[in-house]
Amino acid sequence: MALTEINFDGIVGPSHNYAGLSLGNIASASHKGDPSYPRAAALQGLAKMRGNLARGLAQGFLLPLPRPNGALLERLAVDETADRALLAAAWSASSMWTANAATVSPAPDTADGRCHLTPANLATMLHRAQEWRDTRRQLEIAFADRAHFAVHDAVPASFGDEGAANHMRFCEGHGAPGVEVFVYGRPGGRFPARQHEQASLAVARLHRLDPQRTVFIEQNPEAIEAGAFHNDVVAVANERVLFCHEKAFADQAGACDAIRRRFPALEVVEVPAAEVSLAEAIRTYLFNAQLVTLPEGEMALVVPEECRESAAVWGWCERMLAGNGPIRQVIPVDVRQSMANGGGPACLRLRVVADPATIDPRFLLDEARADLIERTIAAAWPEQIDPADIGSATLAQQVRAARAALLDALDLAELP
Ligand code: SUG
Repeated sequence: MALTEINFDGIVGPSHNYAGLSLGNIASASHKGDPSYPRAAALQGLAKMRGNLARGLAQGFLLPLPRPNGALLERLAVDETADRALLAAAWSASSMWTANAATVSPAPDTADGRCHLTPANLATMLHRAQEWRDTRRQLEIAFADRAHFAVHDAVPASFGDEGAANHMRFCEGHGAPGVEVFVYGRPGGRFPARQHEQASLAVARLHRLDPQRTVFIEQNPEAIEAGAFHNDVVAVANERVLFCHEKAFADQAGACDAIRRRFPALEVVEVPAAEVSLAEAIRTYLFNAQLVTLPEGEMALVVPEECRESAAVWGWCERMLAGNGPIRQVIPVDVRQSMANGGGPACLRLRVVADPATIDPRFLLDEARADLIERTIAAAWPEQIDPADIGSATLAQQVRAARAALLDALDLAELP
């Protein structure tokens, strides 16, 4: 069986908009009320997927969830007197950030030799807490083969769980047994700590991970305070490499030691605050990158375009490439529409290590499906959404029809 890393990107939904819903997410707050461009956003995401496909990487996708969510509007009795943020929550296209869809433990790490997936409850934010049941249903279809996959319920909402964005895996190669690292935050700061330690512990138990190959570390409160609302805003891992900011973890040296005790081959590529401040790292999303192993064997870092525009960040990247480190390429991509809501290249993808032959092929990207998706987006996604449009019956109809057209085109009309 050929275990491969497959990145499942979230297709940006037709209701993509900037409602400023995520406290502690600086991009979301600062773009609140801007017009959004759902068609351009979805095409940017698709171009990123095509780029990775062209590099020889396996690529999958997840479909946007149904919006506006009528059931949520009803449960909150949203009418014209209600806070517009409640209305906007039911319209959010936030399921595009599939790094928050679930936590995934590949088969070589689990006691029953199956790949386990737990949808994240995303309990901290109303607009995200509505995602997990529909996400679970989608995962159950994509990963329906029970001999190879186990899809769980989310952990109870008392313990916020934000999924793979707070999870890293170290291994000699994706198909080899890994050491899984869970990063949680402690509450009490200015911004919410969205990943609860108890949620991380529960996911590790649900996935039947070996405690000898599992590590729990605390995120640096200073990083959360600076806008790193998920660990993947300040750190990313691939195989034996941890690429992180100097201020990613509460006890940076202790965290690296703890990982190294379980995984002695660990190589840490750490960016000093003196070279790239926490604020600049968060503004450019240098760490919200896809750190991938190319078919030729070398590692590449797929970063947002914003990194190239920052003298400090790009200077650091150039010095890093000139050295002899494990990351041999830095590839900027334009995902600006998603970035303006705090979602970089890494937020847009969920990594699954599995044999592609065991996955429902309707969720796997090839050139033909990419063309089909592109044509549907170009024809059906709204070009622009202004904040005042949220709530409009005409737009609701257009958004629903656009999603239905995509589901139809991909033969996935059975999705909720
Ligand atoms: O949950 N933004 C998302 C961004 C998620 C990024 N994911 C990772 N770092 N893995 C969030 O904060 C903004 C929506 C708005 O304001 O309209 C939003 O939900």
